[in-house]
Parts: sequence; C-alpha cells; structure tokens
Amino acid sequence: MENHHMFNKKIADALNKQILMEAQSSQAYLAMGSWAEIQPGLKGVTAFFFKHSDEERMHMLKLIHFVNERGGFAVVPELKQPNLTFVSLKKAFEELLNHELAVSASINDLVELALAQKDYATHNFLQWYVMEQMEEEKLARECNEKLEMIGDDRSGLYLFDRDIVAAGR
Ligand code: OFO
Repeated sequence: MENHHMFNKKIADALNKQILMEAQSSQAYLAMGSWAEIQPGLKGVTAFFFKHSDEERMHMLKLIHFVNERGGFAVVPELKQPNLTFVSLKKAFEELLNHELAVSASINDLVELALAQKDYATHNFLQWYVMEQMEEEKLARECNEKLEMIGDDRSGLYLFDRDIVAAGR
C-alpha cells in the first residue's frame, strides 16, 4: 500500500486498543454463555450470550478491516481469561452492563480523538459504534432492571429466559 505510513499513528493505536476491547468483550460473553449453558433453565440466556459474543467478534472484525484498509496494520491481540463463573444471573448481567459502559466510554474517547486529529473518515466510521453502544447499553440496563425486580422468583426467571430471545434483536 502506498499510503502505508500515512495513517495517523495515534488513531491507529487507539483503534488497535478498541480491537482488543471488542475481542475481550466477545471472550467475556463467550464465558457467560458457557456458564449459562450448564445452569438449569437458562436456554434463552445461553443463546443470548453466545449471540452477543458473536456480535462483539463482528465489531472487532469491522475494526480490523477498517484499520487495514486505511493503510494501518490491525494487531490481533492476546486475551485475558475472562470471569468464568457467576454467583447469579444478576451478577453476570451486572458485569455485562459494566462492560458495555466501559466500551461506550472508549468509543466516545475515540470519537473525540478522531475529531481532534481531524480524521473525518474515522469519525464517520465510528458513528455506527456510537449507535450500537446506545442500543447495547439500553438492552443491558433493561435486563438488569428486570432481574432486580425478579430477585429469586423462579417463575420470573422462567419468563426472563423465555423473553430474552426476542429482546436479543
Ligand atoms: Fe462491541 O459493542 Fe458491546 O461491547
């Protein structure tokens, strides 16, 4: 590529950090899915976590292609082992919400950096992530609110597990 060295280094580094974050999200939700799969009565939740993990991988891939197409080099990162077990479903969803909030903050920082560096292509590219984070935060908040209400009520959990399949878009 001719413009190999022209891609803004600060932007490239920040996007590579975002690639790591999306990969870690994917890994964290994969672990949640594996945990949920061995719990009784969580078929819907299990499917939700695995699907969410796939989506995060897709977010990562989009970033990888963008960085490479702009003449940077997307670095496939090493991953930390995520939390494997959860005291309750509520705890898993709390972790999911916190994770999404951290990702949103990181995307917002990236948007700010893109503007500061006058990199309008990256700024434009990031708008999709801004919208996506809004959706994901909303969904994660709703799940936490519902689980808060449900507490230890078994029939409530049954309905939660049944309904989350539809909630997962
Ligand atoms: Fe990649 O959007 Fe969630 O984390």
